Amino acid sequence: LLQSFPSFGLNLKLKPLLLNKRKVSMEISSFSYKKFLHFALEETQLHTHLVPSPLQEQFSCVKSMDGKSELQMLSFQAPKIRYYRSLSIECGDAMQVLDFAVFPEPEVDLPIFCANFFTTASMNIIVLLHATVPLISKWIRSYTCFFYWSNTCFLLQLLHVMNLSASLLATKILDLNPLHDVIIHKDYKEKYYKSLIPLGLKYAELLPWGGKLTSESIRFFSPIVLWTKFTSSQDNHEIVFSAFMDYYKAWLKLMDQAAPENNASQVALNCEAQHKYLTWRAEKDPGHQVLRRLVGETAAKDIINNFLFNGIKTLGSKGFLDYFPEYRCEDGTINQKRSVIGKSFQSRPWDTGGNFIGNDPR
Ligand code: BLA
Repeated sequence: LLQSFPSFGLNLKLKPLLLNKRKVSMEISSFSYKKFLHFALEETQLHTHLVPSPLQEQFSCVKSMDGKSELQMLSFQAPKIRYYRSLSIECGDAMQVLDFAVFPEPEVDLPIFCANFFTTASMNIIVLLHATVPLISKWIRSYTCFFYWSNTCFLLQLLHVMNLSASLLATKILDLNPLHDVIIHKDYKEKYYKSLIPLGLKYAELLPWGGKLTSESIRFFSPIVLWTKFTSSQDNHEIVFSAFMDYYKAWLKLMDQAAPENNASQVALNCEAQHKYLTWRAEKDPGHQVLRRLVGETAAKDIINNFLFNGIKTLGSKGFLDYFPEYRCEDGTINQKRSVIGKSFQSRPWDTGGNFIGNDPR
């Protein structure tokens, strides 16, 4: 668009726009989740000895069907860590995704470390820009009078302002997902979360609750879960990074302290709990639609079942409907809705003491 401007001596008006544009694109391009993954790898290596998982060769890098995005996958294992894996997706300025999880060995009942970050350019704005820019450039080519010129500048500024305020929508989940339900198993809550409540409170204030979510998801979250949804900025990106570092350090500390279990029935319970979690996410994770769009149905299924939620075929044999019978349709198939109850929890359902104060969705 800017190249199509002849020199009208109006550079003064354009300059701030250009400078601001550059600032915007710098802000956007710095929204990379790579530093999160570097931090996690380096920090883990201070605590344990990671070795590449056997899946690393099969799942490493995939290009999206349109060639615009790259999906990077990393996977490791270590003592006490059954499976450490990350999926990051970079699609230029349009979308950034990080799905990072660390699953413990079933011999330890450690929580599952979970960071799911999704940042995207708002569709509305993309549509608006695509529709408006050709129109504006046509005006500029056809009319050189000042009236249209200032109108154009006004429109560009307007778009620019809208772009700044609405272009990056981010949803973030950061948690030490409990292996066992903390609403029922108070002892499990005490064991892992009591000492972490101040950490949770600190970041819950900085990253306000993101509003209603799939009601069924709440049982997989802990009292220190961070669920936030915002128009991204450099500032809150830094807060999320700081929360990520603190939460991951806290998880590693718990891992250091965890003693492997000898009791076979407790190990079996841990195994089933992890399998239930994997089964839930492999069926209902909100990212699946995006993955299907990027790499197609078959490749998405492969990534979900064999990479992201690896263990679903080995840790147990129950199916989704065995764990979540409320999703059964009359014809015996799984209800495709993410939630059968609907969304709820407009505000944070834990009080400052870490007590659950929402309606129990069961
Ligand atoms: C949104 N992701 C969400 C939401 C949650 C989660 C709770 C809010 C929407 C909702 O469910 O109500 C994440 N849900 C979880 C997690 C658990 C759970 C971690 O139950 C664990 C038990 N997210 C990804 C990846 C992509 C992604 C890889 O991890 C994309 C490739 C996208 N997450 C994504 C999108 C949304 C989202 C697009 C918003 C979509 C929506 O609200 O429907």
